[in-house]
Amino acid sequence: MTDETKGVSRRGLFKGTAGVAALATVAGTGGLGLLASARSAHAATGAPDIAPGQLDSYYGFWSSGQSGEVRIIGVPSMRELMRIPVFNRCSATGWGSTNESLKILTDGLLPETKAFLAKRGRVTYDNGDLHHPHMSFTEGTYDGRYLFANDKANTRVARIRCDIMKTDKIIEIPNTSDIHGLRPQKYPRTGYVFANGEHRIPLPNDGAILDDPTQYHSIFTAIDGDTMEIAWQVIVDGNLDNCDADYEGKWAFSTSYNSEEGVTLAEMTENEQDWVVAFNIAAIEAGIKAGDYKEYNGVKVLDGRHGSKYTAYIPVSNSPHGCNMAPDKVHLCINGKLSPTVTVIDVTRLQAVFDGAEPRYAVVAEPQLGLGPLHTAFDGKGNAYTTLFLDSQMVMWNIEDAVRAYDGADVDPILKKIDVHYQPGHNHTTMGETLEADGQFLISLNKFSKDRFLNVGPLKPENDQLIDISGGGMELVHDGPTFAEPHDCILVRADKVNPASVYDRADPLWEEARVQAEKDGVDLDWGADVIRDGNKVRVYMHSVAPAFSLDKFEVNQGDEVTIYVSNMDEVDDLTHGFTLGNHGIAFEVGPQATASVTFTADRPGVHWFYCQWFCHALHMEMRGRMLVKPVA
Ligand code: K7E
Ligand code: CUA
Repeated sequence: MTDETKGVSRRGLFKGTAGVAALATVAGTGGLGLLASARSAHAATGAPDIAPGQLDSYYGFWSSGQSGEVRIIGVPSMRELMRIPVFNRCSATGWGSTNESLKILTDGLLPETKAFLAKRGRVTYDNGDLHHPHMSFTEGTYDGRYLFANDKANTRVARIRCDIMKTDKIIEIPNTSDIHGLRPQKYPRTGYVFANGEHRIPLPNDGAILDDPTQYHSIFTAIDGDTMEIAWQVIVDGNLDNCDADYEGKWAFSTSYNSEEGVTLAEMTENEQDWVVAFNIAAIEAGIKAGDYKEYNGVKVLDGRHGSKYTAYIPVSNSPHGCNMAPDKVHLCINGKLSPTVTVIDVTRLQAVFDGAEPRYAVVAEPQLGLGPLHTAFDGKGNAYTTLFLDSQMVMWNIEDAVRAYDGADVDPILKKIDVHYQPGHNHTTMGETLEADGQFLISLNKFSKDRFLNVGPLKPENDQLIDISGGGMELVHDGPTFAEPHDCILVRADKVNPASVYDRADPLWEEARVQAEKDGVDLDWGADVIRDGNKVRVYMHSVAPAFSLDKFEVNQGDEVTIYVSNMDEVDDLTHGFTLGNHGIAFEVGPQATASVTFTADRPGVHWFYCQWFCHALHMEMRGRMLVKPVA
């Protein structure tokens, strides 16, 4: 394949030898054309200019914080491609109102949560605070199966199926409060999903202990990523913040602030030092086998506080935040936040610490980088990129140089600093949390946009900035406004992700509809049936553009009505919708999917249902009537 066949300009491709060499490393991945032309345009206009119709080289999976969803952003174009509802409600897709989504949103809640919500007339939470989306791994790199994400607000963990880009499991984590840090096990596979309970609470939190913080606990949870059941939990000292896992399947790590175990800001920041907790996976698994745990809410909970064989506490400066394992398999970077340093831990020294060495033996570097280091990303070439929240900068530094400087060599590990706009939190590099880190692009997720965009009122967007790192430096190439509030993202090479274009009719998502149709003797695929079962009415229809198989159905006032819609179009991108007027009901029905909703028909009269997803020249005509007969 020549560059001409991809429509790439020669000027762009041969812009610099470093660029060409870097491009060559991704040429086999299908990324060549886009990267080259993005850069050629960038040289001309100052921004990556992806031609219409041209595909991106990376899927970016973005968190959305308090919006509660995951967003898919194409990189380097920074085009928003899709939103995946997770902990939020979605007016377009019906997430939170269809039976299929409600099952996912309610099945994993704890019994006491269900009871608490029921008293408020609700079946699930309406909000979430999603910080950390991360993909499942096999042997140290992304495998395209799942994304996992935390909900800090309501202590949940969700899984998204990457074949259809929909959430398929949400579980509430017992015994702990407010899941923050979340990372999948990298090796040999995911495996475990590690999740940090951030805020300390009594165990059990039933009111017997109230204003006695000495009896509060923080808990580290390992979830089985295949079953989404909790494998085990570990009680730790201090607060847990962010976490990561190594590339050998031996360790997980969490940053821990508030070693003081205080409950006020002054108390929480009193100590000069906090710590990183290292979790010894093999020791924990052996402890579970040996029965060295207590059960709370049906979960096996080990005691990993100071002195336990399951954990090591490595002192670092006060209030560390980001926890990032380098793809060199050796160096774990702990971001200082209140300290201007990043503490580098050599994970090959951890066994010695568990065997009795002084915990700081594991620290091999502590470069002073600037004010407010929050998170670090890697290019796979030995360099690290750290966000400086207070300085509003990105700093590029060399890990080996930092190690040498810590040993006394006269070397400055800092290679470059650039301004970002403004106050960055997370950053992320292309494939940077995998063994395939490719050093092409770096994202800076900035908490403030201030003057970078047209003023939209007091509430302003965040600013996600794209930085080209392929040439061995850092070149800011794009500003991208985003709504509240991306904390974190991952950048996944496009060939790692292979979603379907139409659903499989056998998809488990609508298993309950399948079972019910069978019981009713109805063809879920091609039916046009109204089944009465006492005061329950089940309406089965299918859609083929531009019509529903039923143009009317009649029910009695007070009936509990379930409507099943199967989209039998088999065409790429032919999504229908089902909106029932004046009933607060609207949902997406993807090609070859079934979706359903249940409600009480208590408004007598004529109510139109229509397809709200523009699907055909006769889309406006794709509608029908629900007739609700008054009960005298
Ligand atoms: Cu730094 Cu929640 Cu990952 Cu935000 S956390 S920035
Ligand atoms: Cu079907 Cu619009």
